[in-house]
Amino acid sequence: MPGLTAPSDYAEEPPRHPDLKINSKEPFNAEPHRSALVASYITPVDFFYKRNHGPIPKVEDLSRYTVSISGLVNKSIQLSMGDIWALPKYNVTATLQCAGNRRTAMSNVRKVRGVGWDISALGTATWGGAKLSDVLELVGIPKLSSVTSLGGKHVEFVSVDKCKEEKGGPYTASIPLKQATDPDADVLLAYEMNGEVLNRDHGYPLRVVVPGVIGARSVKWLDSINIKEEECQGFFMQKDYKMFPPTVDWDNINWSTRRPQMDFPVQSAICTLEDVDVIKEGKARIAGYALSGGGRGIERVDISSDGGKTWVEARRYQKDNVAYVSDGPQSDKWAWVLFEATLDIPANAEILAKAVDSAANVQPEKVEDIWNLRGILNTSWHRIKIQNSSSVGRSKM
Ligand SMILES: Nc1nc2c(c(=O)[nH]1)N[C@H]1C(S)=C(S)[C@@H](COP(=O)(O)O)O[C@H]1N2
Ligand SMILES: [Mo]
Repeated sequence: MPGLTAPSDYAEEPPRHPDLKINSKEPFNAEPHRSALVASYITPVDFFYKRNHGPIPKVEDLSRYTVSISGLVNKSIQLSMGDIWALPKYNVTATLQCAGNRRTAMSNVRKVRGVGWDISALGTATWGGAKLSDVLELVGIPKLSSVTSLGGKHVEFVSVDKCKEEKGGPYTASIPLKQATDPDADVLLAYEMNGEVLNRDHGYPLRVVVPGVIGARSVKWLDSINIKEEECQGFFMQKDYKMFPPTVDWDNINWSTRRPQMDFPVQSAICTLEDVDVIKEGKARIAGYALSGGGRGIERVDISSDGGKTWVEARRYQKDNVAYVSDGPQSDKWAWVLFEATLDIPANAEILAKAVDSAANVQPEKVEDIWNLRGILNTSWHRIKIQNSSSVGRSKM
């Protein structure tokens, strides 16, 4: 019996924290309450969003588990967990963000297809594992290669889960060989999350973590790695997770005209308030997260409490006692930045947040301008409408 198998139904799902907000039960898709995100810089595993496309795979006997590496290599190999553990171990603190984060707000403009997510389809963990660049050296691919001697240019990851989008086949994705063999890109085959053995929901026994890139490329329950000339042709690379202009809809879509989304753009959201909230006039602490893709840091987070007429800069932080400097040597380049500001909240305010990354990219003002049929990458300014407690009845307080 192989080391890693996928059930065909949902009878053997792992236990989950009861406080998660469930967006779809089967497959299990859930996110924490937004306030849980800013309670700590590192997201506890229980409160880390869970994004699945089928029943959760399981391992009966870890000693039989292997991951194969084949395709355009001179000699295919099979690695056991022992072989992976024997490679140098790296701990990389990185935020995973689903491309569908904040999709619900995009659907409010015009209906989009996909699991509805509020603002918590992301989390930050310290991932422990081997670097993919070290693993690929075992099949004779040197560091910083763009093409192998046999013409391989892409590294495909294949899982074992049964996804209906793949007609019962497994989840797949690929990244360019150049990124996979670059030690500074920090692509991991991870077996630990926050110092604990990876759990079933997050990819036990081994998953890919591609920092700075939409979560969809970080394949869980890794079964095999293929070196290919072309990028992966699977559903989730070719017929999903692509960004279309607002004029494209389901009746005129041509998937092959766009590239699979990789890096995510600059993003931020306020986590201490609901989108429509009732708070007293006066001072209030506003806190949230900001992040950008491709390893770019967060240069600034601007907050407004008057619908964008005036702005103040929020304090940014990652670790205690270390001043956050975007792209600084002490900063975690693949992780979010938390922010906070204390503001005067006038009556009937609209509170806004927008972040600027280290390449001076700014979030778009309106969700209408970036609407797309799959509802991905809603990075528009996060808006919170305040109804002051004095202007609503006591019963609503
Ligand atoms: N095998 C497999 N890998 C997968 C998925 C999946 O359904 N199956 N979902 C992807 C998506 S869309 C995201 S956003 C992340 C979510 O990772 P998490 O559940 O650990 O938060 O895993 C990715 N890797
Ligand atoms: Mo995702």
